[in-house]
Amino acid sequence: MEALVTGVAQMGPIQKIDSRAAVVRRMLALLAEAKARGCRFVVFPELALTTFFPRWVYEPGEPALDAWFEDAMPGPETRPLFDAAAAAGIGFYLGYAEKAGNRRFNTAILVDGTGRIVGKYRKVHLPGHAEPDPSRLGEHLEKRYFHVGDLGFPVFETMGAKIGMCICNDRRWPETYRVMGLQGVELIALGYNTPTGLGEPYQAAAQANMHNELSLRAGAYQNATWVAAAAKCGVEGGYPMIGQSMIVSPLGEVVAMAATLEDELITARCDMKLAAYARTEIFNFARHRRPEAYALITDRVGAGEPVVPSRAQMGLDDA
Ligand code: CDT
Repeated sequence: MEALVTGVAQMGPIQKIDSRAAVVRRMLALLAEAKARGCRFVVFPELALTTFFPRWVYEPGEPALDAWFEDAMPGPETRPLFDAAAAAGIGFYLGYAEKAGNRRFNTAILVDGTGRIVGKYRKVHLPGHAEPDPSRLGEHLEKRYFHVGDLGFPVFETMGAKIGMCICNDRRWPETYRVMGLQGVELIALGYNTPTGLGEPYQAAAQANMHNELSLRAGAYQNATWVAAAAKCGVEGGYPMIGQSMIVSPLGEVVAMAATLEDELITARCDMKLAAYARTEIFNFARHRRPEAYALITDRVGAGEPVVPSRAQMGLDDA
């Protein structure tokens, strides 16, 4: 199967008081539309079942914090989503807060068209801070509430395609896409919550949509993969979050983009053959990549001193 009709189910805001059952009802409506529009795979946002709780300060282990995490997946509230998707033969990506024993992850799962969980990803690039700072206009405390993901960036063969996952901030890092690109990924699904107005420079807020599109298109193009990205957006808890959910082709073109900051389904027929030329020529990794020149990528975390070849190595006259 070379084409997977894919839906991106953008979701408008979820407020603190909204129950999981109410959120799942919204998801079921998006799923019904996806079925009517011929989708076989649907991407829901990051932490899709609740409001984006890392904007509030909790103490580790506090019951009010624990309440944002799922006890089971599927659990009683999410079971109807699994059942409806399986009845429709639709697979999906779902982001949620995962309890794994004593550890806590910002997680996404990949569910196939029979309702079976075939893959899991735990967010690697956790943005924000571990400690609150009242001088900021708003908090983003993912480093406080989540452990760093321990599953790498796996790619799963399911629904006739090689599908990988990442979550929100991961999309800004080229390593995310390349690690999946090196596994031959054909479609990367991701969800995001991208707030603005947390005290960042005005320019950063003004450019938030541009940076979203830039990251998604670059990742798709440079790895010859489809990218399907679903926002949770609109104003949550007084903070605006960007929308601009989109589906990007392996050639880097935006083929569908949300027009609202509300629940909205966008779709595209993701033909895996579209990347064939790119994979055999310009981004034929086996032919063109030079890992021996990339050692700093894994040797260093932060930027360090420049690594300068000797003048003799550079063949300069005075060596
Ligand atoms: N959810 C998430 O990862 N959001 C980040 C915003 C961080 S702002 C401190 C993002 O990269 O969109």
